Amino acid sequence: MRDSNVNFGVLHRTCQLLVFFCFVYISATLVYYAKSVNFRLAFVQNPQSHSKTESSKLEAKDAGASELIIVTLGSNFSESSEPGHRTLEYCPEPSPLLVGPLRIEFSSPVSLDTVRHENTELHEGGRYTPLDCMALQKVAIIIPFRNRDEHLKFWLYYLHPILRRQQLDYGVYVINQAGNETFNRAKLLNVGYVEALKEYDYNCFVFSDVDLIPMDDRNTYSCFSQPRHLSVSMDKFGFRLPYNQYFGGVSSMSKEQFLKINGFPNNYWGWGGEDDDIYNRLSSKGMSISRPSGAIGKCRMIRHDRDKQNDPNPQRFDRISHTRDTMHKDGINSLSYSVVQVEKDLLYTKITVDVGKPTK
Ligand code: UDH
Ligand code: MN
Repeated sequence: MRDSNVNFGVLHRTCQLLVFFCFVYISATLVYYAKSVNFRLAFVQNPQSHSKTESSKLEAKDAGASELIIVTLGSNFSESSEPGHRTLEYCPEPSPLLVGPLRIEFSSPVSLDTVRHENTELHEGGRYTPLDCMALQKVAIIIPFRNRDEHLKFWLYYLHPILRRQQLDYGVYVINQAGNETFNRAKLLNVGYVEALKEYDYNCFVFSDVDLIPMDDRNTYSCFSQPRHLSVSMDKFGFRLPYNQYFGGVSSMSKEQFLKINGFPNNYWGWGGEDDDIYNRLSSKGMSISRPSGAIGKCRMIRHDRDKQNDPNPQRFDRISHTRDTMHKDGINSLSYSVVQVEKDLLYTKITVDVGKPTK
């Protein structure tokens, strides 16, 4: 009889302890949940709050090369003192949404409507901003363009989901050369820089050919402590760099880096040389090129013939040899063009521009 009393007492106390722990656990869970709901509501009520309070120093790791990047932004970051006015946390680096290697192929054409339906998170003009964290960089993606609609569809189809997974605050600008004069890739890129900045306070610029698609989403389309070359192993070059100084295809530069070299040359008409001129500008200003690894930097170019009005420029070798003398007067400070039309699609902003023609 005494034994069973003792056993009952122990059991009773154990049960009390168990009930107590359950209570503590449930209370803690409820408090945590209430906090997170409050936090989300605060952001929904102030969706632009993050643009008003930005970090003066934005640091993020270069996933490929483990270098530290610092991009200087506008005002100082501070936790807002207004009640109920919370700021979002920065997006983690690297983005947890990345999946790594991607299958990229161009055998069946895609329709723009399909691409629009698959990218309903976008805002008009090809704009996207992550909702549950504050993007580390504001990236304008500039595409030099004329008469490559089939390529643009593939680019939009593949790139939008990749860029969203990279958690960038970005906009896509297709700079379309009006008329039938000789093509001028670098001048169109300069125009893209100026026009994008008229719309938003971008601090990073990615310059991408319309026919190049990354094969790994860890190849982040953002800016680094040095100008970045992103298309480092292209299928058309046997997945390797054609030469060490190669800066063609896809590259990125912060606003500061771009302005340091006076932007890009305006007088390379026709195919070739402008990318080497840009390389010369960078190295003459003491900058070096940052790149992802060959594996992460793999990309495919959609096969195509040479375009009309984009024959190899015979002047390119002579011009490249004089970059250091000409770069201060030819660039963003001497850019002149006129906007013919601005078209806002869900997937992109297309700006048609008259960039003139070569002076004989
Ligand atoms: N681009 C256009 N339209 C043009 C010319 C160029 O949109 O008429 C743009 C486009 O973004 C393109 C970029 O400029 O991706 C670079 O031009 P490109 O793709 O013609 O350059 P690439 O280095 O060399 O690919 C072209 C040589 C083609 C030789 C084909 C031999 N099989
Ligand atoms: Mn090409």
